[in-house]
Amino acid sequence: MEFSKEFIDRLSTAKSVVFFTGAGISAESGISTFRGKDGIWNKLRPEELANFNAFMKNPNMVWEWYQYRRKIINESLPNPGHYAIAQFEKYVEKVAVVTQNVDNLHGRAGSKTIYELHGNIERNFCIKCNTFYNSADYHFADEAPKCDKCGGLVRPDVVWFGEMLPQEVFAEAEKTAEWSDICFVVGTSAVVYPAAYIPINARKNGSYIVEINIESTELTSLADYSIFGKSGEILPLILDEVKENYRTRINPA
Ligand code: BV8
Ligand code: ZN
Repeated sequence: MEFSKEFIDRLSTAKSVVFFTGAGISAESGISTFRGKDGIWNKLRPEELANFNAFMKNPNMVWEWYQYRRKIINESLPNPGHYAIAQFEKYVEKVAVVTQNVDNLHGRAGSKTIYELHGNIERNFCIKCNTFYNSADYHFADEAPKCDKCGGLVRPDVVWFGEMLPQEVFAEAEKTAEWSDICFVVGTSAVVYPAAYIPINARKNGSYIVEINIESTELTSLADYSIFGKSGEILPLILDEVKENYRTRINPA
């Protein structure tokens, strides 16, 4: 694959790179996306299950959906896209991942600086006393569990529609993206806010926006450069460019 000269030039001088990721980066790990042409939740809108009212109305149904997703995530492995991002840290001064995903695959691939905007499916907490529970503790729970301490309902530690994002995490992520030289937008439909403000504000602040997606999105018209293809195939090729540049810098002869 041939990348544009402008992109390669930007890549060779970038000191700070941010990866803003969505469900598409985990698609090649076997985890379904929410939207887009292959999204299996096209019939079941995530907005209808991922919200507090749905949980209060039918905790077992929402819990069952999360247990189903956890099972798939537990059986999945990071793919070459996650690993390529983690490898960037060896060659670029400052690298951060800002993810909307709750699947922890960036962490499992070895990325160190990760801002999880929408929480992490591996954790739960009690809606009454806020006690945290590890999802592994509820491996076999078919129904929404009750808190050991107070009997309150235990829910996944993810951000549902209508809920605030973790404010400190969001602020740090926004700042990092705004100061980045390149902001890669990978595998996201970029329709969920306030997360989608991250690349928008990064661009306003002068970051070079590179989108990687199998199809065009809400963000395509704003991106400086769009690469259409699977992230698990494109990201390793970009990493190769970075490695090559690093090698010639260290050893110019
Ligand atoms: C809030 C966690 C306020 C749980 C999720 C402004 C304008 C309009 C609406 C709003 C607005 N501000 C707020 C809203 C409302 C709402 C919102 O954005 N609604 C949208 C849908 C209209 N936002 C909220 O409610 C947020 N909270 O605003 O709070 C507030 C203020 C004060 C006080 C109290 C409250 C909270 C939103 C959080 C929702 N949580 N998930 C869980 O996972 O169960 S959302 C869900 O969508 C996902 O989990 C994910 O995190 C998020 C984004 O989806 P994507 O990751 O982009 O995935 P998607 O499937 O859409 O796209 C996949 C892409 O990958 C596609 O483009 C596809 O082409 C591509 N792809 C596929 N395969 C590949 C690929 N690309 C590359 N390679 C491949 N192989
Ligand atoms: Zn409790």
